[in-house]
Amino acid sequence: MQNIVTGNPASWNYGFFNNSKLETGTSYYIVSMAIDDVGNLEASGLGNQGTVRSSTFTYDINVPTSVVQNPAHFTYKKAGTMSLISGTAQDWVNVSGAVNSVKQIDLFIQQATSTLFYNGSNWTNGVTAITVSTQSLIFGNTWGYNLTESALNHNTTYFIWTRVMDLAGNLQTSFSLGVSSNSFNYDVGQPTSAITSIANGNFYRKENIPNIAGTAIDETEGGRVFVSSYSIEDTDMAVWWNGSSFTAVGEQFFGMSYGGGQSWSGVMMSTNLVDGRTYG
Ligand SMILES: [Ca+2]
Ligand SMILES: [Ca+2]
Repeated sequence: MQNIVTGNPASWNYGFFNNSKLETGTSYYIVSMAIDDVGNLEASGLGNQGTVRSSTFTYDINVPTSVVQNPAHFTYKKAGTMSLISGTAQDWVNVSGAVNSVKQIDLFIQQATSTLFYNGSNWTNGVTAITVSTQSLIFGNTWGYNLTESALNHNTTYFIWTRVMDLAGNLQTSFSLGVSSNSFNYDVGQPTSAITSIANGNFYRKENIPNIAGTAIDETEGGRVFVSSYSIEDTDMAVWWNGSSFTAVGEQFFGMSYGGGQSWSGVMMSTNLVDGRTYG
């Protein structure tokens, strides 16, 4: 025993424990025993001061980690897909007991071009976190935060990351781009496309009918269009191209090939066109 301060009650502390003796992730049981001046030992059971004389603690110097899953890194998110920002959080203590040892998740949502952070109801200047509850979060399970999409602006890029703290108070120290720190663009604007190879109302011969080609853009950028497609109708017979013949009774779309920039193209079904018919 060390550092006893006499009195009634006497206070004491024991300086044996330090980082080189304790193993992280291990639980320890500690109990005190008092001996009086004539050698009487404290009896078993609770202490006679009405206080607990034993306790169990866990030594933990491993830092916790977290992952942002939605939104994924470098993605475009449309309306209705941001309702649950989610990810995982874990700490490598008590794994065997399937107990989540993460105490707190700080969620940061920042406008990419400013220092504005969302605090759950407003955008504020300076680093601000939203606290996500980890109550009853089972180890490895997904956490979630309902983001009100009206807080986001169209065609705006945001950074989103999490920092978690474990039960011992260790803060997450490493943040990996695309894992625990993601960037996304909120996009509620529709893309546009145009057919450029075929002029409206034109007549074509078998020899000079061009392939189907056009342009597509989204928010002024060609590269933001994910897929461009076309349909073609025999307007005299009111039937659509089904991929092999003009027999579909409803409109069908077929994917075009991306040619870089704003360009998309598809092969014209020249041999299936009938002389004198109009197509659109
Ligand atoms: Ca830990
Ligand atoms: Ca768009």
